[in-house]
Amino acid sequence: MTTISINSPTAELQALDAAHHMHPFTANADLAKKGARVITRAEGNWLTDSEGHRILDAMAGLWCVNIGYGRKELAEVAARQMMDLPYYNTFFQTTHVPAIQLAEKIAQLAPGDLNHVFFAGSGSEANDTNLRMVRHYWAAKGKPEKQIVISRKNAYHGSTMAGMSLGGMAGMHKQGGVIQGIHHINQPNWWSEGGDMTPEDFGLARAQELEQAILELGEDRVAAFIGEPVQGAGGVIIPPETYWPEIQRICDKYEILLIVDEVICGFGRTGNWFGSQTFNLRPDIMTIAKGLSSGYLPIGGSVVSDEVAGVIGSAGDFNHGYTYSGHPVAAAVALENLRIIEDEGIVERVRDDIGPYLAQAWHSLGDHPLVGETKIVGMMASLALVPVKGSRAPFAYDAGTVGWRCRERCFGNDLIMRHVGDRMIVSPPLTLTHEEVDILAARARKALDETYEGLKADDMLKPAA
Ligand code: PXG
Repeated sequence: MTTISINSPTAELQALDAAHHMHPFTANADLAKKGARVITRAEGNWLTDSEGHRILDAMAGLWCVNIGYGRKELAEVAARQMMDLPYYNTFFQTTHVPAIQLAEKIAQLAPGDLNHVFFAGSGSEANDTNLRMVRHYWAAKGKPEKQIVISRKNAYHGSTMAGMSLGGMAGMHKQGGVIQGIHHINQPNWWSEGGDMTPEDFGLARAQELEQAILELGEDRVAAFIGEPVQGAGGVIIPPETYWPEIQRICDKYEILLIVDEVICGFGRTGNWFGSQTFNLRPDIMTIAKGLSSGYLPIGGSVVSDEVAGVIGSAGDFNHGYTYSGHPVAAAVALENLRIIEDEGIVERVRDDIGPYLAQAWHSLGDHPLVGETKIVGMMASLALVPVKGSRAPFAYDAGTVGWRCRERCFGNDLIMRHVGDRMIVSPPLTLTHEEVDILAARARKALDETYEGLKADDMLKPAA
């Protein structure tokens, strides 16, 4: 094995990476030519790369490092737990203290009667659990024909077979086939798809697609609806205010279970512990991961209502589980992460202080000639890039052509801000300081300026015909 360290030359690390490491969601042959950016350290809300750049991480890793990097408490808890009990399973009538404590804590934080947790290793796995659980639930209630789950186009629910099939990403569905019995309705993305409707009318119309789908498929065949409170990977799509109340009404009316995917929105991101509270939802099941451990160790789960857990629990063995369900070290770290969020008032901070401060900074970008709209809830925000200020017309190029240019300018200015199509998105650690918000906004504006100049120089400020 080659001896390397974070002090090895970047080119050597990149060459070795390209030789053996297959990256997710990446054209690896292209990346091999360019070389991956090597991240070596992180502290607070900042990354360091192998070239010595200090980069402001306005994506909190991959929407997960809610409490920021370098929290010693988590490392210490992990070390202690590894010495006490590094692993044991929870399959054969055994349990352990970290899983017991974490499940109790999640039940306490979760809204309504969501009092039961089925642990997984990730958000994808948890959504696999959810698909099996809702189908099994209805079968156990004597309605085995209730099997279909309704989701949305442009939703993201993970990358396993069930996660990907539940999600609505066309590019993923094309690779490897999809699980049957999942039906996709349109997303509540007013900016791109709202036409001449008001956002309120559009939100209502898109929610009512759920009712139409239930009526077409048959109420007796639909098991559940799944949705992210705010679509994250889909571009931080914050639905019109009319959308979620109507979805809740329809789920109640037709006895459809509501699965709220809180993988991104959970644990403070929207200014409450869960997005379900921000949008006044009554889920039957919530998917959790990411911010549950602030990404320090992989852990996810399904938070399940008294009713669903009761039925599943009384129907014999639920033949499902993962080697790492409730992994003691991951559970102990998640518990410590939740303690930090609670003790440091991080959720309240998002709601009352840093969220509003980021909102002000984010909306100030709205005067830029390239920015069509700015949207934010809590600490997740997006802006639409447009060729013509004052119009919602997209660029004359494939979606993402301009967004990619802007993302490159963000990287060039040591800011991690992502693009989804031609929307720019941020989802920073919830521990961001006021000063760091100012830096984020200044670097974003500089990146927008440079993108704009580049587009002008290349004569690309053209709307689609
Ligand atoms: N649900 C939601 C809402 C997510 O955002 C998952 C489930 C799956 O979680 P795991 O832990 O299995 O990855 C996610 C994950 C992106 C991106 O490009 C987003 C996610 C994952 C990878 C990339 O924005 N979200």
